Amino acid sequence: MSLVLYHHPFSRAAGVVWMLEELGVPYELHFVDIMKGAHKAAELVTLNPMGKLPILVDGDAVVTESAAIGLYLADRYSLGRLAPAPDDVARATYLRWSFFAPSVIEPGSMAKAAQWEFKPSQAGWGDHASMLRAMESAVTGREFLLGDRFSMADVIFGGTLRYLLRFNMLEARPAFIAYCDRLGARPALQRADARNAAVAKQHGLSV
Ligand SMILES: N[C@@H](CCC(=O)N[C@@H](CS)C(=O)NCC(=O)O)C(=O)O
Repeated sequence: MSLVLYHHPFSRAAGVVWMLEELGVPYELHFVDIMKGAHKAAELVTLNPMGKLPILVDGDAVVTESAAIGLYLADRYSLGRLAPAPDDVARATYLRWSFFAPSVIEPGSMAKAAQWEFKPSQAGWGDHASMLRAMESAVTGREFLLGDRFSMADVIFGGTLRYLLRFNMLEARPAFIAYCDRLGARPALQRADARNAAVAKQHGLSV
């Protein structure tokens, strides 16, 4: 099997399981015990010098950074379905919200939770109210980010949203809840949740 995901169910690798389930390709999970520091082992630091999960290995290709993994997988295994083709105008919206998640939502939410002091005009994630407004505009009046067409951008953006709402790190606006409910109805997400829970159980981890 060529796709191997270095995984722990309580890490961002759980979201990559959703990506893989959406693709419908065979993959293997390689459990990394982050609680015991196994992600800092030499073999893994060679793959990801950050010493972090997730890491995806696809033959000779190594991909880290959750959003990059999603974009890589969709281009390579689902071009035209989960990734709009390069000459498709939907690619603009697709890339926009895929990058918005790690470059604005993640640091913006962390900045808010940890009460960082910064100048919104100098920080790439800007001010919190604008971030929330932009996110609302992305998911209001349409089923998914690209309209009625689900894409890997929904896994990247929606996965981040689900995670932050779960840990009360983001205001639970009705548009966010409704969007997450639509995502939660997807069989691939349900399979991913079940697979992550099964790995947690196998390793005696309680949620
Ligand atoms: N920017 C990275 C973040 C990766 C990350 O922070 N992973 C966490 C788990 S969710 C981790 O490995 N933490 C362990 C550590 O840093 O020691 C991504 O999006 O994949």
